[in-house]
Amino acid sequence: VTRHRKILLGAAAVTALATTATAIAEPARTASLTPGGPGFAWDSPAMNGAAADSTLPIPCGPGKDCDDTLIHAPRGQLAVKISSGDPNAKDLDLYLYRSNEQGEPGKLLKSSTSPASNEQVSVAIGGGTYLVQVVAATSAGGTFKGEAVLGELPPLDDGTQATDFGPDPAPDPSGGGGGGQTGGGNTGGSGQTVAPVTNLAPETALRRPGRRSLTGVARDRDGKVAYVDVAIVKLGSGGKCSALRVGGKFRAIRKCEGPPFLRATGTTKWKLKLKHRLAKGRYVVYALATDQDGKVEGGFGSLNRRAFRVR
Ligand SMILES: [Ca+2]
Repeated sequence: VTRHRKILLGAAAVTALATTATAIAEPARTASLTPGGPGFAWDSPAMNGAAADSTLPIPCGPGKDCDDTLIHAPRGQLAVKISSGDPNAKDLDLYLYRSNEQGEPGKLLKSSTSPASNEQVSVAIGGGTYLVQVVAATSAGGTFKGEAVLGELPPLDDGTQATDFGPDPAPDPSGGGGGGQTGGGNTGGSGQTVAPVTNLAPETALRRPGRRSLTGVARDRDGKVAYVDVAIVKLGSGGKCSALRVGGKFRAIRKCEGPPFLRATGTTKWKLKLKHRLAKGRYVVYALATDQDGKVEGGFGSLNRRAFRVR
């Protein structure tokens, strides 16, 4: 009887997928990580994609391939990187979401969307299921190597155990419960240090008219913040953008979400002075800290990428 029921349930699940217009593609592989344990590495299939548009997150879809990896991990510092020496993979982008057993993208935790194909994100997670999505921004059959590692998560300086985005939701009780790894292999142990984290000033402060500086704070769980880099992108019409340059003027950039950065003054409290008041318009500001070992903050999320409008 049990066997018969399983077959019926399976058939129902297939029907449900086939009749849902926005069916989620099953992740190409799954992995379970343990803190300080071996990492998980994979080789991508060939990826095709046309030039990226300038909205975050960039959806997968026709003409833009995605490579999905589902990760089960307890509390820890989750670090994911992709690298490619393949000249056909001109620009790949990396997104890390909260997820469920079905591999659906939930809250976007971090993204790394430079104009090149080497990207990395890291985040202090509370534990659960996470989706690593690599998008072919500009790629003609290009490939990459991916790696995910879960490091130990030291407490903050004040002794608290906070993660970067608060507690994760409880695991989906109907889920299969993970277990095992498919489609990739273990790498060596992590032994890594934890990347620093930046917080931008609240949007209400950023958009204040007449403002002549951008400010924020940064911290490092296991070391010192060495410096903070900041980028300001002005969103124009027709998907065109410009970014603030060293001379104090905005100049056009090709990829809105992959801007050039300027060095801020200060460390745990930092400031980027502006030569001119910001003109009216829509902006996105990015902040990125580096620690004394040269370890760079892992990508951008709601704490260190913020949109605001100057009226
Ligand atoms: Ca990229």
